[in-house]
Amino acid sequence: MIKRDLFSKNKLRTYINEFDRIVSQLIKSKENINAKWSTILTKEIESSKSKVFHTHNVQSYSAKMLSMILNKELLDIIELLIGPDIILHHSKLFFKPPLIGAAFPLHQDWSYFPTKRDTMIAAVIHLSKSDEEMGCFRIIPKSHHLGKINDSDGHTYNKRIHQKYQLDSALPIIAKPGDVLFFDARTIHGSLPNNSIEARKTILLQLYSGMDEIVPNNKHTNVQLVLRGINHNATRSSVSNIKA
Ligand SMILES: O=C(O)CCC(=O)C(=O)O
Repeated sequence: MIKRDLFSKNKLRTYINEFDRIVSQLIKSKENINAKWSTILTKEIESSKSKVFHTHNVQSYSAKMLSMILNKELLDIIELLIGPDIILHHSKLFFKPPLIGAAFPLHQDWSYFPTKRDTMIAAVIHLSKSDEEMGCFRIIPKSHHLGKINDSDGHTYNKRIHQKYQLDSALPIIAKPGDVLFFDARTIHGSLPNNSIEARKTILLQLYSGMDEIVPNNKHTNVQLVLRGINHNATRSSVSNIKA
């Protein structure tokens, strides 16, 4: 599902500027910010020089990004999808540079952060235009009905996914700045390289219900930021970085 024009023009301008500022901050840090997957599945379709600049948790960079995540209209839609208790698991920024923007193979997200009640969803906030040439998101409609497919993280060939579906025939999600794409963590999705002369800018929020919880011993970062309602299963140790 895609919601068009979610933010006012002024707010959108603020968030795009803030996105660009964070990208400059990342470059200045001199850390490795290229999160390209480099899997066998996309070797044939992207340049060996391809890149995607990335960081987790944009709300840790600025209050402007936190206010974007707390936008009322955004949370109203998320509430319709997963109920009144909304937990931010993490956010991530993706900057797919012009001409060399990396591809993402078809995969499901659930295996990175499985939950007990399968309420995890993604909300992809577009802060630039995104079309086929720019390596827009591509999804296999209704594929969440296939359930949790084993070994579906996109790092290895999976017969149930890659024999049946191809990235270039998956549904392209053509978006403008301010459009937000929502999909279930079991939806098969990916993206082709950015071959255009423009950068593709997105922020992906991963959200789950406060009635749900991440299965034990999962190592993925989970900020458990309560955006609305209650985190019913939070415990002293689950919200701490220091594990007893
Ligand atoms: O940003 C993209 O093109 C794809 C990212 C993605 O599929 C993911 O992070 O799970």
